[in-house]
Amino acid sequence: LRPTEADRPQWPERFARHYRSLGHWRDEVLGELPREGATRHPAAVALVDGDRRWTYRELESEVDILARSLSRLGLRQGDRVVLQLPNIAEFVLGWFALQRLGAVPVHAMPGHRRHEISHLIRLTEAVAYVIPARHARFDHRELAAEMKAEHPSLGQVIVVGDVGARPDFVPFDALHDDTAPAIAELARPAPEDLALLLLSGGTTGTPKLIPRTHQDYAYNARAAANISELTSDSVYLAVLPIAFNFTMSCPGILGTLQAGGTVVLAPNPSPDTVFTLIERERVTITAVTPPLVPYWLKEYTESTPDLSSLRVLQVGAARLPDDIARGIGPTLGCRLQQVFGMAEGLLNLTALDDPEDIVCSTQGRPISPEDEVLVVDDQGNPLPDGETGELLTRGPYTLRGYYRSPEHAVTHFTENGFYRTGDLVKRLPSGHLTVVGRVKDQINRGGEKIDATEVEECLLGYPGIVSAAVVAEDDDELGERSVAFVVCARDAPTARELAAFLRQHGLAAYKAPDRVVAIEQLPLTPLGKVDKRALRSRG
Ligand code: J2J
Repeated sequence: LRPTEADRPQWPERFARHYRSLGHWRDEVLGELPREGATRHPAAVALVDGDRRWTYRELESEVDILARSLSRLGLRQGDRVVLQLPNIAEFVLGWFALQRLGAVPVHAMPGHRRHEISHLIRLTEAVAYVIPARHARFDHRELAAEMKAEHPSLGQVIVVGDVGARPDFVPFDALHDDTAPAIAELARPAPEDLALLLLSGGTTGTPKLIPRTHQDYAYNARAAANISELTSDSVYLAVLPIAFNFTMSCPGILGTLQAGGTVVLAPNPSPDTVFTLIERERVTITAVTPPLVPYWLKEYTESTPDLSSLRVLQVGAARLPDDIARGIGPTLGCRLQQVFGMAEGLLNLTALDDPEDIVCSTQGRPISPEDEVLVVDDQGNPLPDGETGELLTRGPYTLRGYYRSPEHAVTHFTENGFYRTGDLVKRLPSGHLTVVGRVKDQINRGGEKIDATEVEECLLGYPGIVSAAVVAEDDDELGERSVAFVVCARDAPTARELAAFLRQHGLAAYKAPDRVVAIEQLPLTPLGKVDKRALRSRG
C-alpha cells in the first residue's frame, strides 16, 4: 500500500463508476490547480493579501518552490499536517504546496486551542503544525511547543512570522528556497486519494474529521462555482476563516481559482475593512454568516465606499431570518444567495435567478443532480414534500464515513450509505429546502458549531459541578447562544468563571457557555436521558 491508500475514503465501486462516467469525478488533483491557471491565464491576478498580490504564474512558481522546500524538510505524500492560519496568503500558498506534495492539510480553526489541536494531532498522527507566531492576542508558538513535547509524531513546527526562542521551529519564509530539488514525477497523488481533513461540528464529545478526496472536493467547488456563476472576471472576498469549508470551496477560494478569477483576503469581517476592500478590488462576490448581515447593513450608507461591483452576497452556516434576507438586495444592491452547507459534503444554494421569495425564505437546493436527498420521520420513513423531517443525503461529494472512526458508522450513516445530517428540514416540490431545526446535540452560535457533549464533559471537571447540560437559547444577534444548566454541590460558578476554567482547560473560547443557570437537578426523559427539550423551553 502507498501511504495514502489505507486512509482513502471509499464510495462503493458502482457509485464511483457512475460519478466518473458523468464527468463529475475527473482525473484531477488539487495541487495542479495553480499550474492550470498559470497555463490558461498566466498574467491574471490570482491572490491578493493587503499590498501583496500574485498572478497565476507567480502563484504557480511560489507553490512549486514551497512544495520542494517542504519535501526537503521531510514531508511526504500522505503525511498529515495541521494547518492553523488566519486569512493570510500563507494559508493559500502553504495549502497548495501541501497538495502538490500529496500531503494532507488538517483544517484547524484559528480559535482552536490545546484541547482541539492536541486531539487533531493525536488522531491524525500529524508530522507538522503550521501556525502564525501570534494571532488575536494569542501566542501560537507556546501552544506549538507544548504540542511538540506531547506528540512524538510532530516533527516540524512551521511559523509564519518570528519563531521566537525556538530555533527548532521553521520560519515559513525560509521555505522560499528555490535551490530545493525538484520532486519526482511519481509524487502525484491519485484523484481518489485523501486530499484534506475538515472538522465536523461534532456531536459526540470529540471533534470528528471529514476525509475529502481530490476528485470530490474539486467537483464540490466546480459545481458551486457553476451555481454562483463564477467566471474569470469574478473577484471573491474571503471574509470568514479560510479553514471553513464555506470559504474554501463553496465556491470560495477553490471555485474562484478554478474559474480563473481573483481571490482577495479580508483580515477581519468588520464593515470598515470589508467595504474598503470591496471598493478597492472591485469585489463581485463574498460570503458571510447571518450575524454579520445586520451589522453590514447598518454600517452601509450612501457615504461609505462604492459597493456597486458586488453582485452576490452569500449567507450561510446558520439560519438567516427571512426578514433580514429581504433587506439585503434593496440595501446593498446585490443578489442574496443562501447557502446551507456542511463540511461533510452536501451543499444547497439558491440560484441567482431563483424567484425573490425562494431566495429569501429557503436555504437553496442541492448543487449536484447526483445529490440524493431524503426527508424522513423519526422511524426513518420518507416524508412527503412540505413535512418536517431529518435530512439524509448521499452523493458525489458527501462522505461515506468519518476519518479513522468506524464506531460512528452506525449512528451517522444509514445502511445504504446515507449521511444523517441531524438537520430538520422541509422540502418544496422544486427541491428547495428550508431548515427548521435540528435533532443533533449541537449549538449553532452564529455559524460556529458547539458540540454540547464536548463542553459538558469539560464542565464536569469544574470543582463542585455534579452534572451539566448545555443547550441553545435564542439570541437576537447570534441567532443562538449557549446556556449551561449546572447542578452544583456548592455555589454555582458565573459564566465568566466557567469561561476562564474552560480556557485553562484548552477549549476554544467560542465554546464557553454564554449563560449559566444553577438547577436542583436535570430533568430526565422517560428513558432516563437528560431532557434537553425541557431545558430549552425553560430558558
Ligand atoms: C441553517 N443551518 C445551517 C443554513 C449550515 C457552506 C455553508 C455552511 C457550511 C457549514 C459549509 C445553514 N441554515 N443556511 O460547510 O460549505 C448548519 C446545519 C449543518 C451545519 C454544518 C459550507 N448552513 N447550517 O456551516 O460543517 O446544521 O458547515 O448541518 O460548519 O450547519 O456545519 P459546518
